[in-house]
Formats: sequence, structure tokens, C-alpha cells
Amino acid sequence: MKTAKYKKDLLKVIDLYFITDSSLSIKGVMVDVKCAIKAGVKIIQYREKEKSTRQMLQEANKIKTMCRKNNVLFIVNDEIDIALAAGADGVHLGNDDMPYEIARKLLGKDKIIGLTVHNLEEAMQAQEAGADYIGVSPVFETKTKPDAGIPGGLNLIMEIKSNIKIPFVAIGGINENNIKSVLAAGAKSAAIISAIVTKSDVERECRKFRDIILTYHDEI
Ligand code: 3NM
Repeated sequence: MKTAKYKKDLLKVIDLYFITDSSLSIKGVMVDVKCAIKAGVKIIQYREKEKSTRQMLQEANKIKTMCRKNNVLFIVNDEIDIALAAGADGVHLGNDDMPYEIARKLLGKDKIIGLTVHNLEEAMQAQEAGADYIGVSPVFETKTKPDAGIPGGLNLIMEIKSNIKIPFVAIGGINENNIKSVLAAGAKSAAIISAIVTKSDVERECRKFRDIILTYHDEI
């Protein structure tokens, strides 16, 4: 069993942050997760907006088992009860979800809590509150989350990079054509949904994005 500190330290070395999406996936969430793990992804977020609690719990339990076997962090989006019931490593919360302080009380100090932020002010608040990482969202326009808000662009990444110490993940509209600009702006990790799960070979796509990120950081 890995310690909480070990797991939280892993957040500093995430390259591709993989997020499930059952409505966009071609082969289904379970196949996608297997492919992502095979490709060496170090963090999986289960993000499910359509299924029942029972179905989510079943899937979350299976993903937890796969992640544990492979030393991959397992985060659940929004659903604190599913995260607790499935023994996930943590949760990712947006502005309309459970407030950080209450989530921390429910989850305890060892679980990972990631927060979505849209600007530097929210990022500072998240860091101050004690979030383990932040998702900077949306960087570019995205159809995957229609209520994601106005894109912060590369300037937001640069601002976050200069002012925030906790790990951050860039998210929203990131694809093969723009990922290098996101890395050049200072992001070490990127979360990508549609550019991965709408493709027929999810393992290949994950490997491709991981390679781009890792090669970029090797070269600078
Ligand atoms: N924010 P794609 S999920 C913009 O959970 C955004 O904070 C999210 O999907 C959050 O890579 C999401 O297809 C969608 O643009 C990202």
C-alpha cells in the first residue's frame, strides 16, 4: 500500500491526465481505461454524467482495481460518495460541486482533492484552501463541457505557472495541434478527453500525447 505522501508526490510528475467520457467513447469506458493504463498513464479520472449511482459504483470499483494493480492514481469527478465507496485516491471538484472544506472533512487529509479553476484568483484560493492540485479550465474552447466558461488561453497558463506552487493540469480543447503551445506556456501536464476517446485506438493516442509531453520536457 502506497502512502498518501507518495500518491500526492505523484501529482508532480503527471504527464497525460486521462479522463473517461462514456458519451464520447467509441469502445467504452472500461476499454479506454485499460488502454490508458497500458500506455503508461499515471492518473485516471472517472467522469460520468449519465449513469446511475449503482452503475457508477460498479465501474469505479473495477477501475480502482485496475489502477491499484498498476500503481495508477484513481480520481473520481464530482461524486464524493462514489469515491469513498470505491476507495478512490481522491476527487476532482468543480465550482458547482461540494465546497472544498466540506469535501476535505468528508474525505480526510490523506485523499487527493483537485479543484477546477478558471482564473488566477480562483487558483490562489484553491491553493490557500489546501487543494492538492488544480485543473486550469478551459484553456481553449471545448464542446465536451458546454458550461466550461470563457477560455483562459495560454495567458492563463502563464499566470498560473508564475504564481502557483501546487501542481496544475491544463484542460479544455487541447489536441495534437495545440498541445505544444500549452507546454510552452508552462504546463507540465494536460488533461485531454475528446482528442483521445473519440479515436479508435485510445492506447495509441495516449502514447502519442505522453510522448509529446515527455519529449517536450526532456528537450527544454
Ligand atoms: N473542464 P476536451 S472537463 C474543460 O472537469 C473541461 O474541469 C473539465 O474535454 C473539468 O479535452 C473539461 O474534450 C472538458 O476539451 C475537456
